[in-house]
Formats: sequence, structure tokens, C-alpha cells
Amino acid sequence: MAFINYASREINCKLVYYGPGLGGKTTNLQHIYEKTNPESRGKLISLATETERTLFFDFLPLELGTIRGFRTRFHLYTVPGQVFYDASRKLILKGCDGVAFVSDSQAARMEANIESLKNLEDNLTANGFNLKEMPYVLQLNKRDMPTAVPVEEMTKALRYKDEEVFEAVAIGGKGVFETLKGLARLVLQDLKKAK
Ligand SMILES: Nc1nc2c(ncn2[C@@H]2O[C@H](COP(=O)(O)OP(=O)(O)OP(=O)(O)O)[C@@H](O)[C@H]2O)c(=O)[nH]1
Ligand SMILES: [Mg+2]
Repeated sequence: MAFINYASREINCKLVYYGPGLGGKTTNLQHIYEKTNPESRGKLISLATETERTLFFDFLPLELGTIRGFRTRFHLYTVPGQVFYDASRKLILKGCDGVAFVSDSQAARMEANIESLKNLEDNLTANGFNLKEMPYVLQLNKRDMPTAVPVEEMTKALRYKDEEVFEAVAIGGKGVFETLKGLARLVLQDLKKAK
């Protein structure tokens, strides 16, 4: 649940980037960090292994202006995609307000995408959430790869509900801010509904 502090007039929302290992979640956050005005962002904190795989999570606080007099902060997290870090993924989903699923377009990763999506659904349920009701967007990353599965085919296999689908090449930044904005918009809409 978004944390609204009426005394200090702040809204804090938690967005989680989820998806299979090596899909590009950390790369999304790195691009956002690099392209954001230093006054609007905090430190990018990454807890990674020596080979740059996310070990626990990445964290990036972003301040995206004022909504009706409330300073709005988005706390961006990534989960570790590797299958055996499931306990960490479950923990990171606690209190989340929205999820961006970063899928890997390479044909060889389709099974991993599907498995990770199922894992997201299960872990949300374990936290008392329902993916059907959660603000949610789907990113098709690594569109530059030669074995990229056609967009229609990927969408058919991975689309969970009527979520927006964003094509991306996170290493060059393509589609990264579109994904973030798409998700942020849904989270803010959800906040308005809850009031
Ligand atoms: N070709 C290509 N490579 C990408 C793209 N996005 C990310 N990569 C590369 O894919 C690798 C994995 O990216 P990460 O961002 O670390 O992936 P991750 O999803 O955070 O992986 P875990 O932390 O293990 O879950 C890195 O070498 C990135 O440079 C892309 O759009 N195209
Ligand atoms: Mg990572």
C-alpha cells in the first residue's frame, strides 16, 4: 500500500521490477538513474554478486513532482531473477503498489518468462495481493536480439490481463521511461480510487 503522510504531505509508492534472470531489470533502473536529474533521484543501491547478478535487490528512490500539494516519491526495486532467490523475491514484493514485468525476448528464454510470471502470481498471492487487481505493465525487453520472438507471439504467451505492453531495449534505454511512466500512471490512478 502506498504510504501517505498527511503531516509532511508526502506520498510514497513502491514499484517492483520482476522477471527472469538476466532479463534486464537492473539495466532498466540503471538507465533511469543515469537519465534522471540528480535533484530528483536518490542513490542507486545495488546488492549484486561479483558477476553483477542481483543478489538481493536494487533500489532507486525517485521524486516525481507534486500532486495536489503532496510530494510524490517512487521507490523502485528490482528482484533477483535467479530461480533460487525466491525468498528474497517474496520479501521484496511486500507492500508493493505496482509491478513491471521485464520479459526477455530471446526464444530460449520464453520458458523462463512463463515460469517467472507464474512465480510472480504465486508470490503476490502469498503476500495477500492479486495480480489481476495490481497496477501492472509488461515489458518485452531485448528486442534487439536476433532470436527475438515476434511481439504478437510474446504478447499472446505472456499477457496476463489487459495490461499495456512496452517494447524495450534497456541497454540503449528504448522503452524504459515509457514502461516506468505507464506503471506510475496506473499506481496514481489506483491511489485516487482508494481515497
Ligand atoms: N542485447 C541486450 N542486452 C541487454 C538488454 N537489456 C539488458 N541487457 C543485458 O543483459 C544482461 C543482464 O541484464 P540485467 O539488467 O543485469 O538483468 P537482471 O534482470 O537484473 O538479472 P538478475 O539480476 O540476475 O535477475 C546484462 O549484460 C545487460 O547488459 C537489451 O535490451 N538488449
Ligand atoms: Mg538484476
